[in-house]
Amino acid sequence: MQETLKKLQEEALQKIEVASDLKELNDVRVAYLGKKGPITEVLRGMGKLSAEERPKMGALANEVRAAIGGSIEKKQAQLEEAAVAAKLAKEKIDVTLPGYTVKAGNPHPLTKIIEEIEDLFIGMGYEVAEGPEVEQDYYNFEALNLPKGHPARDMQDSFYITEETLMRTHTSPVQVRTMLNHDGKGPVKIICPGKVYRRDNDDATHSHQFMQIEGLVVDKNIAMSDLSGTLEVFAKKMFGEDRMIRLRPSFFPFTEPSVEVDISCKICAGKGCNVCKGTGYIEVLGAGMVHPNVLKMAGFDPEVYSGFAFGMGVERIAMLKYGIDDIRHFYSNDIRFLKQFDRYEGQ
Ligand code: 2NM
Repeated sequence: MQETLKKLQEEALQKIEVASDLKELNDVRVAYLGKKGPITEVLRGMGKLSAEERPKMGALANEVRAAIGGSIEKKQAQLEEAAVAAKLAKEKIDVTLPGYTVKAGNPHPLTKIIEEIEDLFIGMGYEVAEGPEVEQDYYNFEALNLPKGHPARDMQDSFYITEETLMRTHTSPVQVRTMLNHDGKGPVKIICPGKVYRRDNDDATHSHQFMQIEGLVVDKNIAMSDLSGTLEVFAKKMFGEDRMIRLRPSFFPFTEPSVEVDISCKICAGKGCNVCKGTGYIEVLGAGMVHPNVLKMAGFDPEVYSGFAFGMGVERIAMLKYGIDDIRHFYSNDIRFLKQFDRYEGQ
């Protein structure tokens, strides 16, 4: 019996030694120390032993049990440690590897132009003013010296919602609202960027919805020279220090006198080419001295106050600055177009 026990111990220790994972080790435990295992079997046979031998065998059986148990525990700790080490090695992260680039979007070219123009005028002391896109007929037309029946406010040209409300056709109503908030006192010095709407058929140069920026200065002693000086600074900062401007007489109901403002052509430097159609100049905006009727309706005394105003289409500015040939590019959301304005991928 003694020998059987010793043999069992040897056998078990060897199996423990070669066990390569926790499952195999557990199989050895069940096989040798379990209720149906050989040691239990041996102990069951102790009844046949003499009273003298029984305690000795009992002690030996317990020793063998303890030896196997102890060895299993030791091996289990080893295997667990090895398993953790293997998992760590497998899941090792190289923190020095470069990360994945998360592609962020970039500002729309029109947003870039608007912000550039805003910064330029803020630098000259202007504030940015905004207002509703759904506007009352009064602010959009009436208060701008365009009474009902005026040929320039043809119903066919605007998106009317009711008789008295429409999608604004320019950002001038924002300027009217701002002037009214000044209680007849200057100075007013604002630019108004935003979406405007006109009932047009879309083509390369027309869009039924586009962006406008208008400027307005109202104070005592504002003269035409203030307007031309301001627009000259604008032209040079926006298109290059060597640009010149040219004013041509024009007509707008809300200004008197009114002018069209041209900027000397960058391509031919005023000599004449096909971009400027041989004239040396490109038309970029409209402007003028605010009409006395407009000042009066906005609460200013035209005998005391005067002002200048100007308006431009942002798409046109962007098309000239970046050499874009079709206004629809701004609204088609073609990623190949938009990417060219990414500060990381394009200009
Ligand atoms: C233009 C051209 C000329 C203009 C006038 C006003 C206001 F509200 F002060 F009367 N805002 N904008 C104006 C003048 C706009 O756009 C081509």
